[in-house]
Amino acid sequence: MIPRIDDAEAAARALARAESILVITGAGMSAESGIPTFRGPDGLWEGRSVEDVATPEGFARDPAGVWQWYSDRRRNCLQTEPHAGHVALARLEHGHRAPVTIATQNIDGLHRRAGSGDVIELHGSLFTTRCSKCSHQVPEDRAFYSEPPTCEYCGAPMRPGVVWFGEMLPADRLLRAQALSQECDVVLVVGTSAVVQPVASLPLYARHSGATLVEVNPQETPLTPVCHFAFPHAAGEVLPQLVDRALAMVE
Ligand code: BJW
Ligand code: ZN
Repeated sequence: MIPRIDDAEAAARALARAESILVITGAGMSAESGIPTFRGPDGLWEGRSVEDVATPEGFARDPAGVWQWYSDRRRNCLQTEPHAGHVALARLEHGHRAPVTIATQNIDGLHRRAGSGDVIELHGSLFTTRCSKCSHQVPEDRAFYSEPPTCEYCGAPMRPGVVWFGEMLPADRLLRAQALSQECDVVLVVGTSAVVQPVASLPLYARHSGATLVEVNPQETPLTPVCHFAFPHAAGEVLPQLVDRALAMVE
């Protein structure tokens, strides 16, 4: 299938008519807020081994180094603001009669800061901290430490509350996103390279269940050929216009 490129009128009509909308976002969603993506030139992983920082083994080898990397990203995130694309998605949720849920791979908290209420953080959050050994968790932690703090219950190093490679996604959140992908009418996929599982499969489940897929990404991804609509531009450029058009058609 060849997606219809830049057909904002038809994509907006699909959004306006939908009874349920799922938005799936990745690092590109936050790029215009100044948060680097992972893959590609200038990405966070350029010249850095993923295994060193984004696996439980990497943390076990060098807890202080990995902690410092996340601490720097947490500081950087708190200095950024949501952009017009994040705000547009919040407007879609609050202005549409249908439920709009964001299933995000991002750990930066920008969707909630932009006003979105129904956000599923599939890869965790930079602002939660949990024990690397027991189940102790500190919610909404905005402090900075140069070394990982130790767990007050078991003394093990605390770690960022994010999902690393080889780890399961939080089951309740993944199950909800999977169910929504099979029930929704439209999936809007924004700013993800669509290579990391299991999130990369969610749009495919939706497609299989008859949903319309709309992709917003300046680069082609493995998902592009199965999308109905593709907007090969930046999220902050496309989403405000698409949402304005869709909300103007909502009855
Ligand atoms: C713009 C833009 C603009 C730029 N506007 N767009 C073999 C086959 C299949 C699966 C596996 C396999 N071997 C292992 C696996 C499983 C593995 C996996 O998928 N690996 C693949 C890479 C092969 N997955 C896992 O391990 C997951 N767990 C799991 O599956 O458990 C069961 C299991 C375990 C073990 C074996 C098998 C099963 C867990 C995945 C956790 C991912 N964690 C990370 C780090 C989180 C913490 C942190 O932030 O540090 O999550 S990895 C990293 O990638 C991060 C992201 O959320 C994730 C996805 O990246 P994303 O968001 O797509 O970003 P980019 O940079 O890739 O793309 C950005 C896009 O934006 C680009 O397309 C740009 O063009 C675009 N863009 N500017 C719009 N302005
Ligand atoms: Zn503990």
